Formats: sequence, C-alpha cells, structure tokens
Amino acid sequence: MGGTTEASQLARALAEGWVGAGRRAVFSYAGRTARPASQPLPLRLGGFGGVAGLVDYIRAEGITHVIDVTHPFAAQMSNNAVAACANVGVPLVALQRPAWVAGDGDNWHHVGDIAAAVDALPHQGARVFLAIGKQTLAPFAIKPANHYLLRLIDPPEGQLPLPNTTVIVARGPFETAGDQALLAAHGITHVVAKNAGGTGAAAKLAAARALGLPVIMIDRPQFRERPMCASVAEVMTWLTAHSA
Ligand code: 3Y8
Ligand code: NAP
Repeated sequence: MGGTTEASQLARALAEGWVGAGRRAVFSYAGRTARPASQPLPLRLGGFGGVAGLVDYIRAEGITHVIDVTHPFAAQMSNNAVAACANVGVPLVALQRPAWVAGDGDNWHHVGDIAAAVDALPHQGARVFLAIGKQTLAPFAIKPANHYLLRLIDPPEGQLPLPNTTVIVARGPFETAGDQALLAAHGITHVVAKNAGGTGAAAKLAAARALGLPVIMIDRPQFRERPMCASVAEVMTWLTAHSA
C-alpha cells in the first residue's frame, strides 16, 4: 500500500528482487490524485471499502503478505490494515520513515492537529505557506485575514474555503533551493507542515530555517501496534523470512 517516496523505492526493489524471482506483487493507491505516479508493478486504485473490503480483497487475490508504506498521516488505512491482516491471518509489516526532529536554527512550534495549527497562527496579517494538501484546508477559514500560499498536487476544483490564497500546483519531492525561493518570493511569515518525515516534503523545513521562519509542525496521529521496518532493505529481508 503506497503513496509515499519510500513506497516507490520499495516498488523498484520488489520488481527486481521479488517479481524478478517469479513472485507477484501489486501496488495500491487510494486514487487521491488525478495522475498517480507510474510504478514498476501492477497498480490498483481506490479504497478497498473499509476493513471488510480489504479482507475480501486479500482473500480474493490470494494476498500472502501486506506491506504498509502509506504516509505517516494515513492512519485510517494503516489501522484498517492491522485489523484486516489479523482477521485473515496474513503477515503485515509497515515501512515508516522516522519523524523529523528540529535541528540548530530551527524555530518549530509542535501542535497536535490541524485545529491546533490554526490556533497557533496570528488572526491577521500573516502570510502562511500551507503544504498539507487540499483535504485539510477548511479549518483555516476561521482566520481569513491571513494570506495563504497553497501547494496542491492537482488544481483545486471549485471554490477554495479560504478568501486570500495563492495556489501553486506542484508534485514533490521538492528541493530546498526551490522552496527557499518560493517562500521568499511570497514573503512567507509562517510555514505549516505535517511531520511526514522522509525526504520528499523536507525541503520547506530547510528553506524555513534558512529564512529564519517559524514552522508550525503538526505531530503524527497515533497508530495501532504493528511490526515495523525502517528501510526498504529491511522489508525485503522480512519478506524472505516470512516466505515459504
Ligand atoms: C496519492 C502518489 C513519489 C511519492 C511522493 C512523501 C513525499 C512527495 C511531498 C509539500 C508537501 C503532502 C501531500 C506531499 C508529498 C511525497 C510523495 C508527498 C505533501 C503523492 C501521491 C498521492 C499523494 C496524496 C497527497 C495528499 C496530500 C499529500 C500533498 C502519487 C504525490 C501535503 C503531505 O490533493 C490531494 O488530495 C492530496 C492529498 C494525501 C495530503 C493531504 O492530506 O491532502 N499527499 N501524494 C496517493 C494515493 O492515491 O494513494 O499520486 O503519485 C505522494 C507524495 N506526496 O515517490 O512520487 O513521501 O510524503 N503530498 C505531506 O507530507 O506534507 C506536500 O508541498 O511540501
Ligand atoms: P487515510 O485517511 O489513512 O485513508 C482513508 C481511506 O483512503 C482508507 O480508509 C482507504 O479507503 C483509502 N486509502 C488510503 N490509502 C490507500 C492506499 N494506499 N490504497 C488503497 N486505499 C487507500 O489516507 P490519506 O491520509 O487520505 O492518504 C491517502 C493516500 O495518500 C495514502 O496512500 C497516503 O500514503 C498518500 N499520502 C498521504 C499524505 C497525507 O498527508 N495524508 C501525504 C502523502 C501521501 P477504504 O477504507 O475504502 O479502504
């Protein structure tokens, strides 16, 4: 189950080391974006239909191993996978990159969720870089007197929930120099980020540090207990260890 930089890296390793050895694999996307990245594995798009739908899919497709490489904020998918795999009795492992930690020169304010991120913003006059996707914009509408620079993967359909916005349509992974130029060009005063970890979304943090900007860092949701791997190589070892 993909949707992150690490999922694309694992797909390449599986295509070579697993499918290359005559085994089968399928890459699953939620279907959130108009044109998901292509993968070297067969793709399936869209939700499974909750835990029951995932149980049916695992059984119908004869899935023998589930690898959860979804985003650290995709808690519902991850929790559904724990329940479904326990129900069917197939092994599950998650590959999740470590959370970012503030370094020298960082000016971070940790908050627990989107609502707390909104609370942490001024009531007016701020110029805020929101790189948290389009699904979580509505809560910021209670502070309309700030200007919001939005980075989205697909052009927004219909009216945005915020009056003062500039929209950038771009797909990560992003580079520090590009993000620093973007933040400076728009006179950004605050950056809001999810603690995604990894490399694909980290550029804005380095850019904020270079520009001396505060970052409102949304901490990760809680997950149900599950076996974890910390690298693609570890997942490939786990697969071999759990295969007849
Ligand atoms: C659909 C798969 C790859 C994977 C790239 C990573 C890094 C680049 C940067 C910013 C932050 C954000 C957002 C972001 C990044 C990677 C990785 C990551 C952040 C794709 C992808 C899917 C999604 C869904 C999308 C969300 C949105 C989140 C934009 C594919 C490209 C903000 C998360 O418009 C929408 O509805 C967007 C929805 C979920 C956050 C949200 O909650 O709205 N990602 N992102 C997956 C699916 O269909 O199952 O389409 O190719 C994957 C990536 N996005 O190797 O190319 O590994 O995290 N994606 C965040 O972390 O902050 C942007 O702009 O600085
Ligand atoms: P979520 O809230 O945990 O999941 C909501 C529902 O979306 C799930 O219950 C499932 O539907 C479906 N779903 C999610 N990931 C799926 C996958 N890989 N394959 C099939 N169905 C999936 O997930 P989300 O936060 O919306 O993220 C959606 C996708 O975008 C994930 O693949 C994630 O890796 C990627 N992504 C998310 C973020 C982020 O910030 N949230 C950032 C980068 C990438 P059913 O219940 O019907 O099965």
